[in-house]
Amino acid sequence: MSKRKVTHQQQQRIQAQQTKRRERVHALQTPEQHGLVIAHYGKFVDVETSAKKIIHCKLRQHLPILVPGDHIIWQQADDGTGVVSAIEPRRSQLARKDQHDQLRPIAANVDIVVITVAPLPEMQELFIDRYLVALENLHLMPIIICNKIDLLATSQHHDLQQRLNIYAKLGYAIYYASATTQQGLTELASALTHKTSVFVGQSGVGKSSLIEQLIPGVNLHANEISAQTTLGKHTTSTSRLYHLPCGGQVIDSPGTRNFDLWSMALAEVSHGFREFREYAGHCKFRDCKHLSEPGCAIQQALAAGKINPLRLANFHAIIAP
Ligand SMILES: Nc1nc2c(ncn2[C@@H]2O[C@H](COP(=O)(O)OP(=O)(O)O)[C@@H](O)[C@H]2O)c(=O)[nH]1
Ligand SMILES: [Mg+2]
Ligand SMILES: [Zn+2]
Repeated sequence: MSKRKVTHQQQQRIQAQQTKRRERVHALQTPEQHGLVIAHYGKFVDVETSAKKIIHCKLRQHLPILVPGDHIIWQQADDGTGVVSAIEPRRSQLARKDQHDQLRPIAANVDIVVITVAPLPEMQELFIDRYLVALENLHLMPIIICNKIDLLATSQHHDLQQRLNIYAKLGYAIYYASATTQQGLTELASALTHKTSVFVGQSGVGKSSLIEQLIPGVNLHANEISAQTTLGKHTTSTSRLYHLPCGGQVIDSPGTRNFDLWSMALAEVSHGFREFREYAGHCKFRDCKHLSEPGCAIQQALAAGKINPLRLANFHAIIAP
């Protein structure tokens, strides 16, 4: 009995090896072509060919995780699919920490990261700050978009604007928009033209809805029906790249409850708070955590009103073990 089972497993293994070899041989006989990764599904990727066709591709074993925005080399297989054989170097990437504490790429060759917030689900500055720390260290340009402004009465709009002004004062671009009423979308579209941007933010803030408004005729939510949650809500389950009509690409990403930073040195977290940079070198202690250490330049800047207390509190929340 057990002997037969082993034999069966061996047969399967041999068959799998042969399939792999055939693929390899065949792949070598077809020309290598350039392609752009549109989406990644487990062991497959959707690749856009230079002829603007989408082709479902398997991956050669040695490849790293491929993500939307990756430029790759692929070859045609005989069953209408393709095989990705190589990845071209990334000029930038957005990454986050996965469950195994590893850095996991989300999107490649990105220019702009659109941090999407909304009055509902409620905006949290700590969420924004985590992203900003990551983006400052990855040298990616953040913009912040506050969606669903149609939900706000004038006074609430004012309150939210006050909260986001912290970021405007630091030089970050802030957009106010509504995917429902289309307010603010022209400004957003022009900021994204000819760039590759990735929309990030909590689930439900309206990332997919905004992208749908930027690209007439595309229905992101239709792609998501198979991924409906038990609550019957649509959720984006995998990142996907779309072309903007006026040039440029946007990548929709699944919502994350939180954005987990990879483990970072204190200096890197500090660097992520751009207004700290001019003071950070001036603390008495090199490893100053800017809590209550004597001679702390950041605490002095706080007392002088040059650093916002909420930003410093969020810095402490981020470095807390
Ligand atoms: N009132 C209002 N609702 C919106 C707006 N944008 C999106 N929504 C709604 O918010 C929910 C979540 O939108 P979705 O685009 O799926 O969010 P995502 O998870 O960030 O992609 C949906 O029910 C949308 O109809 C907006 O500007 N105003
Ligand atoms: Mg979505
Ligand atoms: Zn200090």
